[in-house]
Amino acid sequence: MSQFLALLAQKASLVDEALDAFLPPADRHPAIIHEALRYSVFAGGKRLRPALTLAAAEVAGCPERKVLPAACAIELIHTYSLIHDDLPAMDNDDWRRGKPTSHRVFGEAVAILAGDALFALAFELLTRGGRDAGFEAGAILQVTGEVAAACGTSGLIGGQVLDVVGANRGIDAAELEFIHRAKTGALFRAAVRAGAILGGAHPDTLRRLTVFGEYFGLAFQIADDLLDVTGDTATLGKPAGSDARNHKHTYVSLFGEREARRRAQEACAEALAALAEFGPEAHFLRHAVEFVATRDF
Ligand code: GRG
Repeated sequence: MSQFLALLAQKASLVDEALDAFLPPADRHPAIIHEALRYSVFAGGKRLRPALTLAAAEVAGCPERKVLPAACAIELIHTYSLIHDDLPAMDNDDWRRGKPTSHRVFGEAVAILAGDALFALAFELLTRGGRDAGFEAGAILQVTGEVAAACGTSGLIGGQVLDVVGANRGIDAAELEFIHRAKTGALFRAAVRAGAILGGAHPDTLRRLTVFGEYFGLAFQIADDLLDVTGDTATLGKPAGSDARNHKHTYVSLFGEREARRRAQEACAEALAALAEFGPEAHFLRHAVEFVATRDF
């Protein structure tokens, strides 16, 4: 675990440096929006999704630095989704990444616009950033389309809408799995595939990494459900117990803690199995699975 955290910190520092270069300076006019973007982006996320983009590119034999614009785009989309998820109209949370949420600091209108601005910048990075990094137009087009689809109604938005409207009605296991795969899994899958596609992965490598990304994303969200019940607010950086307060359906509320843990482990085992054919180039990804199975933040 500590070895993984050290490797993650290396990748996170590359990502942070690139994000700092890509984001407009905080004092650029109109400063309020640029302050809000930087406030949420640098509030202290784990940078797991962009790290997976870098790691997938390395598995494909591509230097990790080359895919930094795509990795940063994924992190901006993730940050956008957190800002909007915390809004009063959604989960109405006051804390995120250990700091007051964007709408608490800047007001609801600026928080909404900050999310929108991160989304726009993400697509600028995928397209113009991909071109500047020297990628072929075909690969850029494929990745941009896939990331857009991962955000849409079969991805984050689809999962989120069911999560929000489903809170006050019963759902079954299949629908809950759909929500988790869409709300959280889709961006992990896209993060891994973006690195692999831009990195020029062989079709077999891409297929295996895709399966890895899907199970990893599912395991990550089940672990998130468990942490909402077993974690503590200070370590999580967001309020524990928020799911129960918002009447959210989770693996814990539907199956109980023990079965949720078993299902998370099952998804982790599938993610590891997808990496079986790879050698040391997939070490980071293997350690990432171990992290998800044992994480407390
Ligand atoms: C179109 C991008 C987009 C979003 C609109 C609001 C929304 C739809 C979706 C929200 C989806 C959501 C909040 C999913 C939860 C994902 C999750 C487990 C977040 C926590 O991830 P960590 O632990 O967070 O990686 P850090 O802070 O470490 O980055």
